[in-house]
Amino acid sequence: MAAVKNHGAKVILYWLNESRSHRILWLLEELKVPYEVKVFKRSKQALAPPEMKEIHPIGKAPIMAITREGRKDLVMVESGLIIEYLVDHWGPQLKPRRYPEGQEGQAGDETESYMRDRWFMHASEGSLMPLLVFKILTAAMRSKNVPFLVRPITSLIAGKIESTALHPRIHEQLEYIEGLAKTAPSGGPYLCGNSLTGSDFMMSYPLQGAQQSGLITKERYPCLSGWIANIEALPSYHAAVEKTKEIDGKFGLFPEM
Ligand SMILES: N[C@@H](CCC(=O)N[C@@H](CS)C(=O)NCC(=O)O)C(=O)O
Repeated sequence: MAAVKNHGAKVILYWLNESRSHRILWLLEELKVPYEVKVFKRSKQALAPPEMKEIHPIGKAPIMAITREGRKDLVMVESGLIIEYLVDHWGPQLKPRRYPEGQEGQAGDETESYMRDRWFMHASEGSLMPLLVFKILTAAMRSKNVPFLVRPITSLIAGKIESTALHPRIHEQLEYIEGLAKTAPSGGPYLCGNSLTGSDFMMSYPLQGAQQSGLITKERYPCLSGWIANIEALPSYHAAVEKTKEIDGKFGLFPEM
């Protein structure tokens, strides 16, 4: 494998308040990678401003760029890609070992930590977040922004969608993830074992969101609640919270609807 080189490379994080940008900021703090933040603000409807599309056509946060003198910026979107890129270049210690010694390259011999990390890295945005975005929409159907007279009806519909379709599907996922947290290799305390991996960063946003919306409680999900408390106690997490307050004037992961 070619040696990783970071000479002269600078990281720019294009930041949107109360967004998935936070998990990238936390990772940058954990890896102690110097970075610059360029700040964008959500609109009243909580959307990303159109100027973000000038950075990348997708125009959603997070966006990260790698700049080097004399080179065209390398601009990327998707939290999973950004986390993998940062881990590849600056955080090899966050990659679980792929094979047990002597079994390198053999299909089926991958370590449990490695396979869990791969799953979490995909499931965060692929399975859990789509359901939680739906949950944001049902919450919005109850919000003060809905005209007073129709709110009882939209609230009733939201409640029905949640109880019959949405919450059972979310809990199906959370129960599986609780089981994984309970049986983490080497007894945890992180999702893939006794040290942090990209998965902890990737899963922080949906799991903290599920906790904030009352879906994760200590009683129902003791291991996930414990994991959230553990990551929130890390010095790098504290540093990211302080940095967020500096950028946004307050700390928040999710916009109010
Ligand atoms: N799967 C993408 C999701 C990106 C995304 O939807 N970001 C939200 C912020 S958390 C956003 O930019 N929302 C504003 C909008 O949709 O206009 C990722 O993980 O990066």
